[in-house]
Amino acid sequence: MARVVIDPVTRIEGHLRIETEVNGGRVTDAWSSGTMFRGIELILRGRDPREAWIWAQRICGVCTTVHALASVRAVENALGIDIPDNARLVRNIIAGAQNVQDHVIHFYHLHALDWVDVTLALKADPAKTSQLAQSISEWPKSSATYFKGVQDRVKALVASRQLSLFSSGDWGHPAYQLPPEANLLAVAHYIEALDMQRDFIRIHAVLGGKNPHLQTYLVGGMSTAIDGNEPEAVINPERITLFNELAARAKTFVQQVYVPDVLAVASFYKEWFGYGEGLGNFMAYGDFPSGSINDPSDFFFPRGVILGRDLATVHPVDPGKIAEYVTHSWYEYSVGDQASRRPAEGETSPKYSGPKPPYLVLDTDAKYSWLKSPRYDDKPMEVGPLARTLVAYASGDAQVKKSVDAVLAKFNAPPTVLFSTLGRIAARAIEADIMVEKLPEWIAQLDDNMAHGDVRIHNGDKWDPESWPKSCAGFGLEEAPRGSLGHWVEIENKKIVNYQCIVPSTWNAGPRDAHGQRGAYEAALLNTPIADPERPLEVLRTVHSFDPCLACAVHVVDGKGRSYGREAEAVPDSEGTTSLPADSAALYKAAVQGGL
Ligand code: NFE
Repeated sequence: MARVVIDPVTRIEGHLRIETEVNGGRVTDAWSSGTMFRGIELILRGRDPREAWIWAQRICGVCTTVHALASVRAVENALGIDIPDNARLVRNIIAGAQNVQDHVIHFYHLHALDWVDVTLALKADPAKTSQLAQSISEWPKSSATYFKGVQDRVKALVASRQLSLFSSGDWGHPAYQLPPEANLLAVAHYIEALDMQRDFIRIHAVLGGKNPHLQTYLVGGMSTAIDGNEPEAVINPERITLFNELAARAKTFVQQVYVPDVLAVASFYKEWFGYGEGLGNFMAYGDFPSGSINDPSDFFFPRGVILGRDLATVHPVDPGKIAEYVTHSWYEYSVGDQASRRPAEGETSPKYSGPKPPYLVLDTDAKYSWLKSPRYDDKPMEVGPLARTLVAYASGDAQVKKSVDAVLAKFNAPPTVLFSTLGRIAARAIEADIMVEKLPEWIAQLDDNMAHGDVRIHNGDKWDPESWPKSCAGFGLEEAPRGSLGHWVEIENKKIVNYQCIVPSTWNAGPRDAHGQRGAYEAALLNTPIADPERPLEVLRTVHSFDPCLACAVHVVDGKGRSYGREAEAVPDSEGTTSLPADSAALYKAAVQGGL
């Protein structure tokens, strides 16, 4: 028996440590540990809820902007604010574009090198690569000359001995199974995807003023001026043309490069439809409203829960059943660490009890992560593209069913193969494929509203805090690229008194709970084959298939173990506005200086 540790896991956002127990060439147990802290919830306390989104979206720069949307939704929910249709459409376009860009980046830049041996690309015959490319897609960059050029670039990189973005790979590992020609094809598309994602995300630069961290949200709508007769407006006919061009180019790339590549790579690794299954429980809050955010029945991505791999039943989502454990997390609860707490009454009281970093071993029987353990109805859940796809599939969504059935037919496989590492990768590609079809519809609706003179983009009815109740609370749910995201806010006397986020990677990467139930990564790693314990590439394949983001997933820590409870009060400055509460500022400084 060997304890195989990967720390840090790279090609992710944030700091993740995976410990596995390997017996007879298989993973027999696994533990997932978030080893980093952040302090956004703390920074938010005492602030004006209308500005929460600006801070909240700094939680992460990978799933950029998703926390801004969850935040404005939470505050709008607390204050009972509806947004104009144009704001709904702009938010859908922004979030949809984020979904596509994130999935493309994940497959090529964060995950492909688990399956693609860059060094083997050097041995490929460019003419045969060209034949392969033309056999799977109409994408025009497919000549032998083109692939020879890519190969020469990689050769020059290797000759320079500075492998740059291709350094520290497990090159030559026996688990790599692609022929040299497929490796060269994937490397070419890796490079092309860098350009594609940069070009496409100009949608954010226009609609959000910049990317990452868009600047145009408002509680009650958006601040993007829309006017068909105004050349200076952010949204005008010229910009609609630009959005359509960007969306069309992304659609071509997704459908002619990304989807065919996923299918081609999967065809060489079919056994990975049998590994990485995980919990068998899936949850999606659903998203992309067609009307009101309060009517999930017409969301483009449906809402639901699937339990125990049963695709015959989609259970409704009751947000009141969401709670978090800290039994194995470096926090304490006033109600005891065996109990769970709902986010509306959430506590963020850090208490580090692990070894002093750097450490070789973690006591995984005790507390071992900065992530909490979210549970739905006391059950661990997988969230993300696979969960969304399964919920849509099981709900009878015609478009998703068609796409999923086409993939299953290609591999002559039943739907149960989706419960796997490759299932996650395929679901992400299916989702991007569906999203690039949908984006032009939202752009057209925006254009149509503008043409009919509807230029409302912000509902200012409750902008004045004097119109707010003395105290209120709300939550905002969303489907971020990595899965179900929720922000919970409590407002008193016009200020935030408590703010909690439960993000996708906390659901997936969280540790065991009080009942010993594993989190999604931990469960998915069981039974993974390991060819070489010194180079556990196969572990990375399954962990990366979730697209981890630990920056999103962690909460606040204090190296001195002090509480960030609600006792810290907001301190108004001389202007009467409230910045970081003094006590919180001191605690945050202590956390940063605490050496953790
Ligand atoms: Ni930082 Fe994120 C997404 C959110 S966490 S990447 O998508 O919310 O998994």
